[in-house]
Amino acid sequence: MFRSLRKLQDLEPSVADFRDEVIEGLTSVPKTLPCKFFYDTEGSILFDRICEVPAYYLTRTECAILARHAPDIAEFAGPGARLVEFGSGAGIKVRRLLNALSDPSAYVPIDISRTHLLRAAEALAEDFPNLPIMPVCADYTRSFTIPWQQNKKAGRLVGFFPGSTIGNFMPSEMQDFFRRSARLLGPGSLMIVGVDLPKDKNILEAAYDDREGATAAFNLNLLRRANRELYMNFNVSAFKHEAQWNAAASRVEMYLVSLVRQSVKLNGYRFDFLPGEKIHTENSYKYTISDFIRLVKAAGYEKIAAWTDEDDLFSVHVLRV
Ligand code: AVI
Repeated sequence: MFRSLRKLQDLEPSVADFRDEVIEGLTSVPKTLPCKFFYDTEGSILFDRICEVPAYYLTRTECAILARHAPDIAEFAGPGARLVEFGSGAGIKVRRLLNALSDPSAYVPIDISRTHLLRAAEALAEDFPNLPIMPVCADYTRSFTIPWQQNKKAGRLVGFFPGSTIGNFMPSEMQDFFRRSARLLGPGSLMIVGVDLPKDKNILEAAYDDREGATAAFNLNLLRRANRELYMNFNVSAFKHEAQWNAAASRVEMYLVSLVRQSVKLNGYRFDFLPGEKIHTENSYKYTISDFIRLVKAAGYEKIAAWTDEDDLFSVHVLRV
């Protein structure tokens, strides 16, 4: 139907992966659940809602930085750039880059949520009918390859990892991601990364516990997903969302807190919760520019440029392999 949309490379994690990680997380002390499982179709829609709430400053601030510096990025990238986006989601931010780049020759959106990825790729194919779009459904914390096709226009490879999603990795996992992406993209390629900056506790906690309840719904959807896909019996209304700034670790921590004593089952397992007991569901690390550069240098990248907004809320970096 869409001439420019290529066949999906489907490496979506299986339900068995989800089950194994839920068992591992709920038998750990303290209990955890991995944040990458937030993003099923419902979770991806809820995340798009978070991006619109006033307290969640990250999206609009990053978009403004990208809009201001799109011409600089286009100059660094050169003609015929091939753009590879990690965690492409709704594919909003990339439009700005694609419009600014000089004759981009391919776009590879990578996302863990297949339905969301395909919807976004179709919408993009409609608006960019001459741009080959090669969607990959994958967990980008694992290794994979991109099946490039012959393309005479092919220019520099440019990775794009917006939204401060790197903050959802532990610092050592973040470095692993950069090492793997450097291998995937190859020497001379660029990486454009959005990184949220440390700031006042009240601003951070409001961003991760908005008045509209968007983040609470997003966090609780993890339990709903486990009920839907693994036939678990979480009583979702017996848990509440919590977000806390941990200044010593420079990260916002998200939890689901059990309101009562309760038990939940999965296959032969039973997970018991005391009142007040927490499941740790996400970390969102905030890096100063110098700390971030130090970590990515050790992972094989060099700094080309870094920009922030006037209020120093967020940063966008251009790195080179
Ligand atoms: C995707 N990621 C960068 C978001 C963040 O800010 O850490 C996920 C999120 N969690 C709660 N709100 C948004």
